Amino acid sequence: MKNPLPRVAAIHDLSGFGRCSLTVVIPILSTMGFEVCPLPTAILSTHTAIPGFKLFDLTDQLPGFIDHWKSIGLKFDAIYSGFLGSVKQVDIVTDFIDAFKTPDTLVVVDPVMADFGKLYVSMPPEMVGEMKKLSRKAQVVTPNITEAAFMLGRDVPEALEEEEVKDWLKALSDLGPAMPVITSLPLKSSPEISTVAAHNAEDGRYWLTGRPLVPTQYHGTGDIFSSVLTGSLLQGDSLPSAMDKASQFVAAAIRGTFGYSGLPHHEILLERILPILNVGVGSDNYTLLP
Ligand code: PXL
Repeated sequence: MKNPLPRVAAIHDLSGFGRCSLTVVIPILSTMGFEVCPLPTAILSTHTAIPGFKLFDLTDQLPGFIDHWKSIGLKFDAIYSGFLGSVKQVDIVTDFIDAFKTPDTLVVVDPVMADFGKLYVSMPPEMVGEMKKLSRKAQVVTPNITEAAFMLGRDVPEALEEEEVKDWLKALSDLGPAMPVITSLPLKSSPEISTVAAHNAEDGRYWLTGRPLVPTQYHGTGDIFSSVLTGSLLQGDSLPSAMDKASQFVAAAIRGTFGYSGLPHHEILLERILPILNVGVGSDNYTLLP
C-alpha cells in the first residue's frame, strides 16, 4: 500500500538545546502533515553558537543506518539535508540521494555552513566545495547570502541591485539545482527588508519576497525557513508561494519571540507559533523580478 502520509528523509544534526536543525525540522514538517524520518548527522549538546558545545559526529554510523533503510525498502517523497557533521558526510548523502531518489522525489539541500560572513565554528573550509558538490544533486538549494557567496567564490556583498540578484541566482542554478533560493539577502532598494529571492531555471523566472527586518538575530531561522519551504513545495505550492509562506512564517516566529525579554540564547519560541502552519499564514505577497 502507498504510504498515506508523504515521507521525508531529514538529514540534519540533533542539537539538544537551541531550536535548530532536527528540533525544528521535525515539528514543522509533522505539523504540515508529513512523516519525518531523521537521519542524524551529529548529536550536539547545543548548536555551535553556544560556547562549550559538545559534538558527537555520526559519520561512521550513517552507512549502517542507510543500509538498514535500504533493506526494509523505505521510500521517500522528499530528501532534505542540512547541517553535516563532517566533510566525509557529503559523499554519504550523495550516495543516499542516488539510492533513494525517484523521478518524483523532491531533493532539498540547505548548505548549512556559515552566516554573517563567517563559517560556523565546527565547519572546516573544505565544506564549501563539498556543499557546492552536494548542491548539484538537489532541485532546491537554500543558502543564506553568506553561503551563496562562499559557494560562488564571491565576496559577501553589502547590498545588491535587483539585476545583480538575478545574476547570483543564475550562477547558483548553473551549479546544478534548478531552484536556488537565497535568504537574508541585502537589497539596495529595500535596506529595511529581510529579502528572499528565488529562481526557477525551468521557466526562467525570478522571484522576490521579504518582511520588515527586526533589529535582532535569532538562531535556527534558516532551518525554519527551509523546513516550511520544503513542506509547502510538498503540499503542491509553487516556488514563489512556498518561499513567501516560509518568509511569512519566519517573520511571525521572530515577532512572536521578539516581544519577550530575558531570553539569553536568541532562539525562536517555535512552539508558540507552530499552530499557524495549520490555519495558514496570510495571503501570498511575492513579486516577479522583471
Ligand atoms: O541553524 C543552523 C545550524 C544547525 N545546526 C547546528 C548549528 C547551526 C548554526 O549555528 O550550529 C549544530
